[in-house]
Amino acid sequence: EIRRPLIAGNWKMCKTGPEAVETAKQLVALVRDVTEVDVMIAPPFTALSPVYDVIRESPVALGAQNLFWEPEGAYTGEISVGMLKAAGCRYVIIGHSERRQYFGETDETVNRKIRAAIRGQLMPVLCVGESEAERVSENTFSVLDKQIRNGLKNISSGDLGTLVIAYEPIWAIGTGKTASREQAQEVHKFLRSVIEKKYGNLLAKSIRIQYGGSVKSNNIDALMQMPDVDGALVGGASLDAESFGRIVRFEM
Ligand code: G2H
Repeated sequence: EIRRPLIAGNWKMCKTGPEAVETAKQLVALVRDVTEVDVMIAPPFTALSPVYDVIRESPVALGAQNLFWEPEGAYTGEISVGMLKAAGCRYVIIGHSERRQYFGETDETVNRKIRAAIRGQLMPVLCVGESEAERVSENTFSVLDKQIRNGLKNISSGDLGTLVIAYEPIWAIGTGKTASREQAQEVHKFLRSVIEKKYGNLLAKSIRIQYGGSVKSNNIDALMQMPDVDGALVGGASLDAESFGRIVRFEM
């Protein structure tokens, strides 16, 4: 298989600097010898630099949970790509449903952020997902198609080599309701076909599509068995090093 799995922890608005450092230290000890899987953690901004000091020589890479697309200037409260890179980030999560829901992010702002990440050579993790109402009304595919097409507008396939897509059905986030592995596979396959139509077979085959939404150590194995599931974006279960370490060591 050409796609290297990516298991990522999204710590959301959890952990102070010292708390994050403690968890990161424990995680490094647990995954020190992992070679077949890419591992990433995305702590809050205030913990990025101290966590980087702990993980820099380990298999764990650093990610941010958001960015602003301008390089610098009068944008109170925002963080640029350059700042993230200087703090040690290699990845950035963009367009998480919580940001769309609570902070007014749209496909247009997501697109600007994706382009800024690519310009600055940060690897973007583009989050997409349908709500419960959209799934019930059988609009899942059209919603996702639109999120992908608008999120990636005006970006050429040559610039998408490092893009990761995270499929996170909103109804499964933090609810304990995971999509079944068949539901995940069906959507991942569809997302890959959207990429294929727009950018061709080569990118479609190599792009990594993660599943997110109540991933735990007891459902990761089943999800990873599906052919189009290339990893996981883990929230709640990534806060504890032991449980996240077990997820990183999934068995297929
Ligand atoms: C989805 C996920 C991580 P959780 O938001 O991005 O969180 O695993 O807690 O559902």
